[in-house]
Amino acid sequence: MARKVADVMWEMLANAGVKRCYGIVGDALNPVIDALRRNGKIEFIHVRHEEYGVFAAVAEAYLTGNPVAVCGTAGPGVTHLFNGLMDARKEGAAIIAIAGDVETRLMDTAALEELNPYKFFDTACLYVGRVVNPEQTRAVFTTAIMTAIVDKGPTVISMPGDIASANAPDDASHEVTIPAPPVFRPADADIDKLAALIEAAKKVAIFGGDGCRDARDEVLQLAARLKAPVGYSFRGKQWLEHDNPNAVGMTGLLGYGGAYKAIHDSDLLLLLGTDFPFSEFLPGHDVKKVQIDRNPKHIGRRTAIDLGLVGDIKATVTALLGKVSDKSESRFLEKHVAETNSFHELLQHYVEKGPGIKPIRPEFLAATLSELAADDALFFADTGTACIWLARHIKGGANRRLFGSFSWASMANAAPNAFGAQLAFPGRQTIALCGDGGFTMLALGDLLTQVQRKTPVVQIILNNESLDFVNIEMQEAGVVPFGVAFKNPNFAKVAEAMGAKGIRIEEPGEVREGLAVALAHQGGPVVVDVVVDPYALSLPSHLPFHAVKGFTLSLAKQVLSGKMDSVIKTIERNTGLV
Ligand SMILES: Cc1ncc(C[n+]2csc(CCOP(=O)(O)OP(=O)(O)O)c2C)c(N)n1
Ligand SMILES: [Mg+2]
Repeated sequence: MARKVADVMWEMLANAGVKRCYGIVGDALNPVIDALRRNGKIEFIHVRHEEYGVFAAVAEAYLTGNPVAVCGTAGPGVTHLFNGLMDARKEGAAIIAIAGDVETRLMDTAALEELNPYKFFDTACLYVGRVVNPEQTRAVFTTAIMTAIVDKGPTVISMPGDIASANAPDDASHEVTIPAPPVFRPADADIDKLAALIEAAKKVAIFGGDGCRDARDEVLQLAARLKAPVGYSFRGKQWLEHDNPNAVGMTGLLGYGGAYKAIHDSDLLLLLGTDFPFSEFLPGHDVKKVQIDRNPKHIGRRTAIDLGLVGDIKATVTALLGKVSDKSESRFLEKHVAETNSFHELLQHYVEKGPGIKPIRPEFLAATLSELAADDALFFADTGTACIWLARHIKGGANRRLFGSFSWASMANAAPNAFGAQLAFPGRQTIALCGDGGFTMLALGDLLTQVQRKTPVVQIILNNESLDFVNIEMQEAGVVPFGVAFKNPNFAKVAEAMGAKGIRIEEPGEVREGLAVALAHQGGPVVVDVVVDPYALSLPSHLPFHAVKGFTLSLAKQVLSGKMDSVIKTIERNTGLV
């Protein structure tokens, strides 16, 4: 039988390192999926919602560095991919989406399920190729694969059913060559300018992001030599915090430790591989700022900078290390490390008191989880308060990973992220800290996928019957919380009815045992339904004035609108924070 266009596509994807394709079959995709079955090298993961499949793929691609395929079919199935592809774009995950398309004879006729892929994917994807002629095979597939891998983001192959099942050109090649990551660093003249700024500065601070992923050793070496405190974004935390005597925590709304003060108190701040979006938490003109990033679009867009260098952090810092001398004055570093240590003590308040507080404090839950989980566990957090507890109470480590929708900030990412990670790293603990809003938004339906595949994912639901993060946001903005409360079933019973293991925890005294049982569970998914305190507030280490004003105003408005009860609970349940 002559090779079809879809056969060539899967063979090229397999040669590029794709091991799985997540999605839902049907319509235009039928000949594509038939070719996947014939090919046999790529596992098809049938999910119940396409978006769940993309979040799973994003975690797999981010954590393994391999490209991952997803698919959805003509129109509605394709639109379900979108939010996940935005996430892939923001988190830098190599995803190749196979989008079923209407037959070529129907294009531009408003046919059933027709969607213009160029218009639709424009915002999310780095490349969209619509295959309307088999002769495009090599060019479109190669571009989609190379762009996704090298530029680390999503690309789309829009595939009409008639083209998928058409004969491929006789000379169509399967081969794909994938270059090893290139070494990319600024010119020597720029490195000299940076070295001169460092030589002239007395107090240097470092703030790092995900761009430090491959450069931990170099950044720590630089920090040790410059006696520089090291703060980090959420995405930088896992690379720069653990086993680092210069670590001073995070700044921003989730901030803790001495990071905010250290970067404001420095006279030179090195922003390394970070596109940290909260400009109000970065210093102004009194601090000189240097930014280094491989993506030129990141340079100078969050804050005004004095020097911008384009290059990888590893290569740039390696070149820099040979050009700077050691600093001997360590008081600046010691001050901010001491501040970080005292903030950690404050953070322990609800952890230590946790066993005696009902409803359960999320700080106590997260800290106990961190203590019980394996040294190489993979943690995922839903956007919501789960991120706060992950940032503050889950300890990283050389082999632990922390991941979420940190840059796109979509709800409902954690359970699918953990599912994708479990498929990529079978046997490793994959733990999702889910919001109850997030879990019921997307994860519940695909719990069936985990059950069917017997995938041992640990899902821990923060059952607060609230969109709590938004509840806090609204109070910060000075308004009365509205539209944030809802009712939940007993998720443990729901999970059991679906064939998963369900554990319900209402008593603080049951937290340790319940988590231990969940982490030890083999052979399928677990849902741990933890009834937590919906009034648990987390305040950043630096509270901007507008937030203080907002809280005061919101509490006053709540009193005036007859919600005295919730005001008292908010104050009463958070006295340990003040
Ligand atoms: C898809 C999506 N919808 C809405 C939002 C806005 N949002 C951010 S956090 C949040 C609340 C999350 O609630 P839940 O999952 O219950 O977590 P909690 O904060 O209560 O722990 C909302 C609505 C979002 N980020 N993504
Ligand atoms: Mg909630």
